[in-house]
Amino acid sequence: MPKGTQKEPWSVHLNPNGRIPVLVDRSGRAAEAAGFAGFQTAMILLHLELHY
Ligand SMILES: N[C@@H](CCC(=O)N[C@@H](CS)C(=O)NCC(=O)O)C(=O)O
Repeated sequence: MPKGTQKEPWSVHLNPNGRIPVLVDRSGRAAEAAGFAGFQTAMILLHLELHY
């Protein structure tokens, strides 16, 4: 975080807020065929609860 990695384009692509945390789930458990990416702590916790 001190290096600003969360502001790099690849990271902002995953989370437009440019913050952490961000979750990428390529397990296939989520409905999205290509995988699931999401941000906001509450959303990540909900995703983990629903799929794991
Ligand atoms: N509402 C967001 C808050 C995310 C947040 O504030 N992340 C902080 C670290 S705890 C962060 O990325 N700070 C660095 C920055 O803003 O560049 C969530 O629930 O995930």
